[in-house]
Amino acid sequence: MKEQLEALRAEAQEQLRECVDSAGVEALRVRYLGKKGQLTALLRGMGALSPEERPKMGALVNQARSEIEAALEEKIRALKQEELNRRLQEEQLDVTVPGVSAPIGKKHPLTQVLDEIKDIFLGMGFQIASGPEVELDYYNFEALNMPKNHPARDTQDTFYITDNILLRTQTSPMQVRVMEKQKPPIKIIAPGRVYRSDEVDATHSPLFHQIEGLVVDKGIRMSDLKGTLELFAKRLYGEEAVVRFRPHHFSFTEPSAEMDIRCFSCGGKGCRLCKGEGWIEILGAGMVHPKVLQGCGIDPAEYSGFAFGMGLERIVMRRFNIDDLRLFFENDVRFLEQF
Ligand code: 2U9
Repeated sequence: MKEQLEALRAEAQEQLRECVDSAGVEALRVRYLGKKGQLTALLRGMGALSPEERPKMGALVNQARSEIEAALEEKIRALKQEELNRRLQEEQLDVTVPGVSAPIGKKHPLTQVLDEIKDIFLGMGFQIASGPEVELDYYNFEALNMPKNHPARDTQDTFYITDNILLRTQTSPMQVRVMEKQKPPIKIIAPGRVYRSDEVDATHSPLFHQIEGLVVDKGIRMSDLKGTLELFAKRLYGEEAVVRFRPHHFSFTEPSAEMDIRCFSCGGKGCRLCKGEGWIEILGAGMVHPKVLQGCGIDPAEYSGFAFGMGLERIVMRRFNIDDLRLFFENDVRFLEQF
C-alpha cells in the first residue's frame, strides 16, 4: 500500500506540473482528493491492514493529502500570478503617448444661419412652432385659401402621396394648426424642411428649408409687418441694411408684398451680385387673408395678422457667396469645413 501511495503522490505532482489553467487544477483536485478520488479509494483498502499498521498508514495518507492540497494551492497561486503578469504586459498603457485628436465638427452652414434667424425672432418675443412634414392637402393648400384649381396644386410642384396626403410645400400648415388650437395673440415662426418636385440643379432642390412667421392679434397693421421685417433685416444683415417693399400677390395674404434688401455690394446702383437690380429679394409677406383667419375659427372682424416666409438656402447662399445649392446636401467635408 505504501508503494501505491508513493506512486499516487508522484503521479499527482507530475500531472500538476502539466496543468495550464485553474480548470485543470480543479479536475486534479477531484481526481485525487474528491469523494470518489484516488486517495479516498486507497483509504478503503485500509481495512485489510493490521490494527498496528492502520494508524501509521492513515498518517501517511493524510500527509500525502496535505502535500497534494498544498501543491494544488501553489499551482493556483502561480497560475494567477502568470495571468496577472500577462495582463500587466499586454494591457500596458503608456500615458505619455500623445492622444488621438478627434476632429471637432461644426454646425452645417444652413443650421448656423437658421439658428441666427431663430434667435432674432426669439429676441422679438416669437415662439417656434413645429409640425408634420407629411401633411394633409387641407392644411397645405385649402386652409391657405388655395382652392382646388390653384396652379400651385399642380403635381409638377407637389409630391402627392395620395389625393389627400402630400409632402408639405411650405411650412404654413404648421401655422394653420397653431391658429386652430390657440386663440390670439399668436406670435410664431415655423422653420423647417419643405418639398417641391423640382429637378435638382444649382438653384433648385426637391428639398429645401423655409422659415415662415405669423403674428395675429387685435389691431395688427401693415406698419407692424414692415417694422418687424425691417428690424429682422437689420439684425441679420447689420444696422446699415436698407429694405423696400414691393406689391405682390399670395392667396393667403392680402395685401401681399415682397421685401428686398439694398445690395450691400453696389449700394443700389446695380452689379453682378444683384444682377443689375441694385436690390436683392429676401422674403415674401402680407396681411393674413380674412378667409384664412375665418377658416381657423378666428374672427377677422376682431383680429388681424401678418405673415411672412423666406427660403433659407437662398439667404445662406448669399451670405457665404455659394453658387450651387447642391453643395448643401452632398456632405463634402471640404465644403462644410469652410464655415
Ligand atoms: C398662414 C398665413 C399666411 C406665409 C408667407 C410668403 C409670404 C412667401 C415664400 C418665400 C420664399 C416661400 O421659400 S419660399 O419660396 N413665402 O413669400 N409666405 S407670406 O404666409 C402665411 C403662412 C401661414 C396661416
